[in-house]
Amino acid sequence: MSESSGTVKSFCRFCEALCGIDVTVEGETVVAVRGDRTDPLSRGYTCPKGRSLPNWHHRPDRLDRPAVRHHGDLVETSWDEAMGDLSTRLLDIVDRHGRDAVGFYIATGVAFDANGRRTAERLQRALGTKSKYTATTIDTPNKLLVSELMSGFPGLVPAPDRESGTLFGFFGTNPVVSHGHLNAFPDPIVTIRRMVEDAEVWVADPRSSETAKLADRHLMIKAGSDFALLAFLVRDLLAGGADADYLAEHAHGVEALTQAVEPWTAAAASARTGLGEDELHELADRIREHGRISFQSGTGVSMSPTANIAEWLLWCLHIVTGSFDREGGMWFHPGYLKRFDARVRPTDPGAARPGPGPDSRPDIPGRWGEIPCAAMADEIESGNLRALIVLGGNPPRSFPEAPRITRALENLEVLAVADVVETDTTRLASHVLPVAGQLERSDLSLHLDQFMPNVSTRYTPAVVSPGADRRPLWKVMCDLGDRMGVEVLPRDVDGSQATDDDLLAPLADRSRSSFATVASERVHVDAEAAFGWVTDGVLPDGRWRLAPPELVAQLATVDDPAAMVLIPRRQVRHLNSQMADESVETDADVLIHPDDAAAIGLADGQPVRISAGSGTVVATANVDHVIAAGAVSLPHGFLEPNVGQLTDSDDGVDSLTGMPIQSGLPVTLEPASS
Ligand SMILES: Nc1nc2c(c(=O)[nH]1)N[C@H]1C(S)=C(S)[C@@H](COP(=O)(O)OP(=O)(O)OC[C@H]3O[C@@H](n4cnc5c(=O)[nH]c(N)nc54)[C@H](O)[C@@H]3O)O[C@H]1N2
Ligand SMILES: Nc1nc2c(c(=O)[nH]1)N[C@H]1C(S)=C(S)[C@@H](COP(=O)(O)OP(=O)(O)OC[C@H]3O[C@@H](n4cnc5c(=O)[nH]c(N)nc54)[C@H](O)[C@@H]3O)O[C@H]1N2
Ligand code: SF4
Ligand SMILES: [Mo]
Repeated sequence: MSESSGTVKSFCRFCEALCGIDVTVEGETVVAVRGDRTDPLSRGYTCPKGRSLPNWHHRPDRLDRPAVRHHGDLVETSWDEAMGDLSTRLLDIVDRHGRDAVGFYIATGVAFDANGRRTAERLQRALGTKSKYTATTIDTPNKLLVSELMSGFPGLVPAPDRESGTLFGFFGTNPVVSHGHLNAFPDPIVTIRRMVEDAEVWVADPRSSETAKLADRHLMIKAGSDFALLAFLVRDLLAGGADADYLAEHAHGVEALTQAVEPWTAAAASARTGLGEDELHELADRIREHGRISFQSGTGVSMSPTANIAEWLLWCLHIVTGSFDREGGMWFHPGYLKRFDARVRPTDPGAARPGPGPDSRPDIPGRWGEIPCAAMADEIESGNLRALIVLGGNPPRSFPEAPRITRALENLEVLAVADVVETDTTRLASHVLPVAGQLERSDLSLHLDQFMPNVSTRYTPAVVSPGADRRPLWKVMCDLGDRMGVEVLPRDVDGSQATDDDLLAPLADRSRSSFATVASERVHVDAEAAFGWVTDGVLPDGRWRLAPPELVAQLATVDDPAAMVLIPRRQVRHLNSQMADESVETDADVLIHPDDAAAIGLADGQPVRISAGSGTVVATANVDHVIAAGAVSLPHGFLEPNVGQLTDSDDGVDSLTGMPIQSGLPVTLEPASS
């Protein structure tokens, strides 16, 4: 921690890229942030969000003091009073309605707070409530599902072999702007240019995205149809060019998979994807020539109604070409601190079953110890959920059916919100808990290591002390646990005396090196990739399950495409709901193909009304050929227009994961003036 002026090496914790930064401070004032040129991963790169950290840190709407709602108004108070009141009310709710009536939403903001997230999960488990929600179920549950059904372990994260891969593919991900979806891309433009120079890069996207513009080839695919392209590729490779030796040794279910993809001829895939049969055959030929592939997917796919089958067929394509867990293809990230390679044991994928789900929504399963976010409004409305602790999340701008979830949150007996700034959610809270922001705590990249481009971890000291009356989240979680009579910290740690580092050190000491090494080096790289541990140590009898019946059934019954759908996109200067209101991109315009605009008599720059089952929004039309006909693209995270007014938590929620449709959502358009 710095007492005077100087520069502190840290890492940015806004997004998964975790860029290394040099932070200039004068006393407790954060003056400037620059990319750290000595950083082995980000090499001096930062984006505008990272460089805005000084302003962000000193924002006028930072939360400074705890507050409790009295007679309708939030009133600032002491920590002791706020925590006393909160714990008394939570204990009373548990008494009257049972443990599950108290829920947690452990969201994106705390994924970047190692101690905060860890203690929150320990508190949730210690309280014994099943009402745990995380942002995973509005982001990527398809990836966990496919991993579990095909390998037995839900946590496999395939990572492209950037060293020796020769054919890279991006399906529904735009790392140039997002910096990656579960595969971090610090310095994305340089990284992708290098891939294009040394190898070959294909992008499938219904929009000519910033990544597509850099790629060798762009497939302007119809939204929600990636599964059809992939089914064709799997079918074509199985017919000739598959790695037969690999399949014989490492796969179950080749025959069932062959049958499942049988209908997806070039003609059928072409009709569904809008791509030419020549384009489909060309990609299949390129795959045969390269032999192995490194293809990854993102939210364009994972939020779509065909998310599960697209991800499954993407995995099948890697397995059919012998590309998984082998050089030149994809490796699986073993995690630096979590060490999946040392901990995970083979489990029969056939035994993968949903866990306890939401009582109010028997149609939505619980999995991996959590309840899908899409069920939260029902759980509150039915009285099952009466208190909610929100940690680093903003449901009114991130959940489906924004107006309904907002009303539901208002009706809770207790809504305790730990955040760093005022948000739509803190404004509804009964208890506001101002916690230390990213520059005010020391940290390890505990929950993010497995998304890094190599096997590495990062440590940062606190750059400045927690300002005003803010506390690290972990202290708040421990205090709440103490007051509710449950242990949050391991027995040998004294929470009243411990520092951030005291909690972090054992995590690093149990990992691939030691806390001393990680803390002194700041970025510790253990290896560039890790091959073989999944085949040898995770897959039961060393074999993938190629044809999980649940997924085969979803492919066989896939719905016809809608005429017009809404798709998401990320923008450079804001991050989900963060920095949205003050972003220069508050334009949040809607991209529409000229033919679609002409069909409804809409001109560029005019307001357009977008309607879906659950509501409407009005946005400004940006009529442009960058988007394929049949889709409109609108970013989320804004108050106006809030895409959450269109998404639905009842209809169209995936029956296997509870994921609401946020990409490929059927909509209708009309000029707003009409
Ligand atoms: N600047 C910035 N960075 C962010 C975020 C942010 O809000 N702003 N959010 C962070 C978070 S939480 C996440 S999860 C990641 C997400 O990271 P990504 O998944 O990379 O998200 P996007 O950048 O929106 O890229 C999705 C792409 O999919 C395309 N697409 C839409 N529908 C389809 C489809 O059906 N098929 C195909 N093939 N493509 C489709 C869209 O046009 C878009 O180009 O980004 C993270 N990084
Ligand atoms: N329609 C539609 N909906 C979507 C998406 C979409 O593309 N379209 N994207 C989905 C995706 S991928 C995601 S990940 C979710 C995101 O959903 P959420 O996680 O609910 O929303 P965020 O806007 O990321 O909220 C992050 C919060 O964390 C706070 N925060 C920042 N730093 C800290 C910190 O150090 N500690 C604490 N305690 N809080 C902090 C921020 O101020 C902010 O309020 O939204 C999903 N919803
Ligand atoms: S890409 Fe931007 S927001 Fe993400 S870690 Fe780097 S500087 Fe931070
Ligand atoms: Mo996300």
